[in-house]
Amino acid sequence: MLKKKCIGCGVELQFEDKTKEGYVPEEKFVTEENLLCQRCFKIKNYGQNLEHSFDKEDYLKEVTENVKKSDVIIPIFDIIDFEGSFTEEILDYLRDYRSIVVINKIDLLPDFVHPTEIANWVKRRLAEEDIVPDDIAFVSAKNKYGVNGIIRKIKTLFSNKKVKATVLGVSNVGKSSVINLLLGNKRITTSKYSGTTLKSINNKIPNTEITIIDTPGLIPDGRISDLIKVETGLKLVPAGEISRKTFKLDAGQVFMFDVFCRFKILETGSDTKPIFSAYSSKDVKYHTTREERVQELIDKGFFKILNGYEREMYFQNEFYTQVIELEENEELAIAGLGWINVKRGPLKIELTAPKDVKIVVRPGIFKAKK
Ligand SMILES: Nc1nc2c(ncn2[C@@H]2O[C@H](COP(=O)(O)OP(=O)(O)OP(=O)(O)O)[C@@H](O)[C@H]2O)c(=O)[nH]1
Ligand SMILES: [Mg+2]
Repeated sequence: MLKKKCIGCGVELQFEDKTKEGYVPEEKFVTEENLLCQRCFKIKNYGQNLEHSFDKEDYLKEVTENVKKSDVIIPIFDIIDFEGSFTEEILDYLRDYRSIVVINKIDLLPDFVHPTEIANWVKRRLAEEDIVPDDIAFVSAKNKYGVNGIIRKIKTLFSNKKVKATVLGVSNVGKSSVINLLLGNKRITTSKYSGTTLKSINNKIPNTEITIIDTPGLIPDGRISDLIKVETGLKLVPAGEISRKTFKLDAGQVFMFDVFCRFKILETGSDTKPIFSAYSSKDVKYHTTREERVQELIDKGFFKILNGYEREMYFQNEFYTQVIELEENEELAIAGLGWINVKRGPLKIELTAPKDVKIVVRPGIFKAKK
């Protein structure tokens, strides 16, 4: 039988089962081209989050097959959740293939941050993972900023020859949004929920020899946002410029990153109090308190993102406590939640967080303005 793919999510189309992926009515299937499956239609028109039967392994297989066929890979990272934006597989591809790394969602950074500052930081951070990309592009699919730079960079690498470029990355970093801008239309389905693209989607960028391939988002381990309900997790994704608040605390005080994790300030022997800034979505509440008040604040619903039942479920995760010492200009990133940047160090803390969450100590991503 004739095979057709949905232009929105890449899934193979069928007209036999309304409850399965890829459904379109038979008459459409037979007579029309450039079809959108029923699921994509509902996501696009009603913003629904619809179930499907694809899993982590299916996605990885699809990405790997496409990477193998490509001349260059275009991994996309979310600057606001850099540590939650890669899996070991993505790092391995980056070590093996030519690449143009795209840093997306830069509209969420404060205005004063300069792209060169971020570029140097990303280069350094990738070098720590033994990765040297051919080029890096900074974009905001939301503000339509920087996307033409991606085409220019591909052309520079391959001087107008026929090129197959595969876009990859974890779910929700904005792969499909970036590709739609490169194509100059909105044919690929995008949504605020993870798992929108199901299979690879090939398109030719107009007026070029570049075939750009979208792929399903890989699922990383260790993001706080994946430990809670999907709808609630969306509150941890910043909707506008990332929120920042600065703290100067005494040893013994406890800083709470909402209910998600917390740390106690430890003595360092320095005469001055440490100063740090916390960054996250503005729905995340920061609070400073004493250790004996922590449990009461959690139990009595002082923090609002997780309701009673969800909070109980969250605390079913195994937690652990570790001592971490940060120097001035270093920061502690918590995947899927945010980070704290040390303005005046040293900052020695006893951090309590879910055991499976990825915690990274890294150089400061940018210097905050006074
Ligand atoms: N603030 C901001 N949001 C963005 C940007 N690019 C994409 N988004 C949002 O991020 C969400 C995910 O976008 P998609 O393009 O569907 O992401 P994806 O990587 O293709 O996701 P999957 O197909 O599920 O792997 C949507 O809510 C987009 O509006 C950006 O530059 N800035
Ligand atoms: Mg997508």
